Amino acid sequence: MRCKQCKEKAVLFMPAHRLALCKGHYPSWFRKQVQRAIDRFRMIRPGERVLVAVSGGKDSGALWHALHHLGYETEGLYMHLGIRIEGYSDQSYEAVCRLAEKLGRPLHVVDFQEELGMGIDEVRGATNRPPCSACGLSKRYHMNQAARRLGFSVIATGHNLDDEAVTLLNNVLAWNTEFMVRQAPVLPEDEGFVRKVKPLIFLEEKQTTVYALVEGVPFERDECPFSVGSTNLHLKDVMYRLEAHSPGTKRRFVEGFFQWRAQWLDKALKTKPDLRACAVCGYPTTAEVCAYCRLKAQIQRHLTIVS
Ligand code: Q46
Ligand code: ZN
Ligand code: ZN
Repeated sequence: MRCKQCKEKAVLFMPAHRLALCKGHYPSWFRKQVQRAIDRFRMIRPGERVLVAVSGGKDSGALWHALHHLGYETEGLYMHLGIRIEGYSDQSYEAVCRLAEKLGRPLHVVDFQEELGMGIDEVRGATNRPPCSACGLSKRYHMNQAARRLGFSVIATGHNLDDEAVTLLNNVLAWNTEFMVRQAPVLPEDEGFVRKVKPLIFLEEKQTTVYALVEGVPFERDECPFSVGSTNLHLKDVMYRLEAHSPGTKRRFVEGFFQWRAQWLDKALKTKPDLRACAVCGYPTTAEVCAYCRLKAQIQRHLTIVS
């Protein structure tokens, strides 16, 4: 396959776009898609500093690299989850440090071992809670709190089109409408919550991988050990087959949802629950004490019993 622009050997053919590009022309096309999503959904305001949540994986790495090269003033935020299985967290951290160095940008770190008193791989033993549920809750919490502490008004995450399509399919299969309301390219700022944006929303996983490889973005190739065998991986496979059969399916699915969602969002927002400040840490919550503080208290009780 040859590049559409210069006839050199293509690094990637994108059936949904009917487009093949070489390694010289691909990165600028990719960044243009990122910029397009930012403009279309008004994700970032002019001159706004952006905190990029980086996990050490290819998507968030590609995102930080692309935003930096698009001229945004970025800083990285890494959550050290303390997952020791196969040295996962340490290796991811190393990849993120190399990227921060390559870009010459500051990196902030939240250490779960320090914050929670244990790594995510120990949480089930202490609380009976599945690791991904404790992990997701704690990541959302610390992402918001770190952004506020560091004076950022926007956080960018590396969710790509595949993630979005799989999450949507999962939510549709369970008719989880509450989660669907919160699934959007932009989650606007709200009492105590910083705006969250997904500039890779219309880029496929394959496209972010090729970008990371072509641009020499350091990333950890191994997935989190807890993602193995998850429902999401099965759904990813289903999506992959649908896409192979009919290119553009993922995009139509997600794009159509966003359009539909925009129509009934007003209604959904009217029934928004009343938020108040957590009695322990001040985080916005519907209960007296937020879910993160309850998780932390459970871990503390466990640690007191075993010590
Ligand atoms: S939630 Fe679960 Fe991920 Fe946390 S424990 Fe790993 S797989 S990292 S997105
Ligand atoms: Zn070319
Ligand atoms: Zn709290």
